[in-house]
Amino acid sequence: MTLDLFGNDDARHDSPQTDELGPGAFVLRGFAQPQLTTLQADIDAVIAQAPLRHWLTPGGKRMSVAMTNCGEVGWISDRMGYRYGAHDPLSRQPWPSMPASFEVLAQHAAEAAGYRDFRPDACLINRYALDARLTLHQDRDERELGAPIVSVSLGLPAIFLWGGLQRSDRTRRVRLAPGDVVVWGGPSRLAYHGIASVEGSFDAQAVRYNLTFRQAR
Ligand code: MD3
Ligand code: FE
Repeated sequence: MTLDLFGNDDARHDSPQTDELGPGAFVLRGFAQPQLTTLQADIDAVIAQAPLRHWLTPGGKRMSVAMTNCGEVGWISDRMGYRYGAHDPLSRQPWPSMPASFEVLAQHAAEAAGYRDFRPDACLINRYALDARLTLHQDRDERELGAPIVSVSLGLPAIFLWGGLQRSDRTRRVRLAPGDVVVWGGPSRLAYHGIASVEGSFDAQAVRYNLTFRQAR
């Protein structure tokens, strides 16, 4: 383990497993590898309580990515817009609580990237089938834009698009493999990003999952 869990800048920047995408934005390669089995079991338990669903965009289009949430608040989209809410609109129940495995991993990853005291109150769970895409967008529905976002990839690899602060900035393609963790904050917090494609495999049933941890309110 060459990742920096203790605030040593040199360890962070010198690690061959850490890829700096931009100022304040890092890919921690394989950071979540040892936890993948536990994380997947906890994802399955959340989904059993709050099923994955395809939200409608405010424009009325069905999103190709299936989503659900855990934590105090969850990300919701419908004809009325994007927002965070404390209840699952399907069940009218509070979102399932955030599993301890999620919270510990998100905090450790934020710290390894140099962000102390990350306390996520929302975890968005995204499931990508082979034909799912996430078009270039900014994450700006969160109240606390000073906090970073932490994302964890599981299942099939995907090609992540990393742009700049303007939609028209050129994008870089970054392959995200299972266990890779992306942490971005500071000057990169409002960078445009998306998922261009998911890589197929011999297993026709296989999917990609992504966990995104935010301090939403
Ligand atoms: C860099 N999810 O849920 S996570 C999203 O893989 C989302 O499911 C993607 O974008 C996914 O909003 C990408 C990695 C990521 C997310 C947000 C970023 C990287 C980011 C925001 C700014 C810069
Ligand atoms: Fe996003």
